[in-house]
Amino acid sequence: MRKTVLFVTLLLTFIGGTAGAAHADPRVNTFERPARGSAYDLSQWAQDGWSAPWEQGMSTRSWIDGYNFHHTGGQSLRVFYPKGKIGPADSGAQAPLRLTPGREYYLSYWVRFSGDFSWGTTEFAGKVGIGLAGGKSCSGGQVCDGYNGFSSRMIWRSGGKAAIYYYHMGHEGQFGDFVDLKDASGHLLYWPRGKWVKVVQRLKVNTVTGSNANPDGEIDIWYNGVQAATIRNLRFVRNSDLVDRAYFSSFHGGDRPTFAPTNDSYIWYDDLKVSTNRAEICELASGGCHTRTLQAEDYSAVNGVTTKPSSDTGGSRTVTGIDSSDWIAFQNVAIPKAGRYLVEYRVASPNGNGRISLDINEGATPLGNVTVPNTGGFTSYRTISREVQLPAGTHQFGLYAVTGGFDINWWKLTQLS
Ligand SMILES: [Ca+2]
Ligand SMILES: [Ca+2]
Repeated sequence: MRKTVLFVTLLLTFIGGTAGAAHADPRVNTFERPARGSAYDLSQWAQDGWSAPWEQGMSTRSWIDGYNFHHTGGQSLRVFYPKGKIGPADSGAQAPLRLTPGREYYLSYWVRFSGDFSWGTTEFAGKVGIGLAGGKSCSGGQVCDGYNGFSSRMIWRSGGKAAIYYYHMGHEGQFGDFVDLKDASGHLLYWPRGKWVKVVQRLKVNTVTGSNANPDGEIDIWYNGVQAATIRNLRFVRNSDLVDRAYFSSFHGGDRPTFAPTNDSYIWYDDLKVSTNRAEICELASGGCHTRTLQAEDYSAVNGVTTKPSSDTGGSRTVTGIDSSDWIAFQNVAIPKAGRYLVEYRVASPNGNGRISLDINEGATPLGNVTVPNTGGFTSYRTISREVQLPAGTHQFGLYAVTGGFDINWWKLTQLS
């Protein structure tokens, strides 16, 4: 099952630095907070609780997309892979995002390749999204001796073939080993163009006895919730290094221009999550992450509003005539598991100062406010969102207009952890 990378000398950057002060895990990034249309540089990452000692391409080739594609909410992170360019200095983006060191980590994200994404010119390989690494993050053609860390990242190969590419002690050739992803029937898996796919990686660092690396390190990959690679008996370290970074590392190449894309290409990322606890990665739960869309006009109780045909896509009617202090309520909304949720509101407004307050059980549990921006008018809809902590149970939700002057087509709850 294990193969050596012979077909390509993947261009890698040494991941130096030490793991500094880290934030508590689990952590989620929905890319909903930053202003849309802006670069997502390290100061923006830090505002969302993710820190890194350096980056490549984040300040120049990343963009908060609030216009085209998103998995949740109204925004995602778009990374640019320019035509004719290879390597992380000129293609894609990199940043080693610090984690609280842990022996075992789960990392999850959603990824969407552009509809005409180019896999390369005459040679085809590149890195996708976020991996896991630790210590000095052995990579870039290094020998991993047990004292210089390890790394494990996703790649694409010819035709968009999906694989996991990893550096451990005793990798077979000069470069890391890779394993192609396969579905339950043993068929090769390919990164799709123009479609969201969810990826989860689990990495467990081997135990160490004295300075002997016991062969009990493990990597697992799930593709759209189905196990797609199982790698066992790995030795990563002889020292006390643990998983200490979520390594954002994505670019074309390969060390030759033949790996460059033949047209400008993009990858969108959304709902990045890390946890040491599998139960907090709802992407791996049976049925995935709980989500429910509620049409605003399907309220169970109401004060002061009316409805009209919707000019938006999705949802035949919209709630309108919302003045300050008006509200709509929804009975019997089941939340199967306590946790962090994203609440989305599909709104239209010619005013910039609308304000929606969400609560459970007639205000017994307030869930905070969100501002409704000027979306360009009552026929121009936009999704706004807020993260909330919800208790399990069947609740009555209330949407209260602290300040009115907007229409709402639907609202939605999506489990994040
Ligand atoms: Ca999002
Ligand atoms: Ca509706």
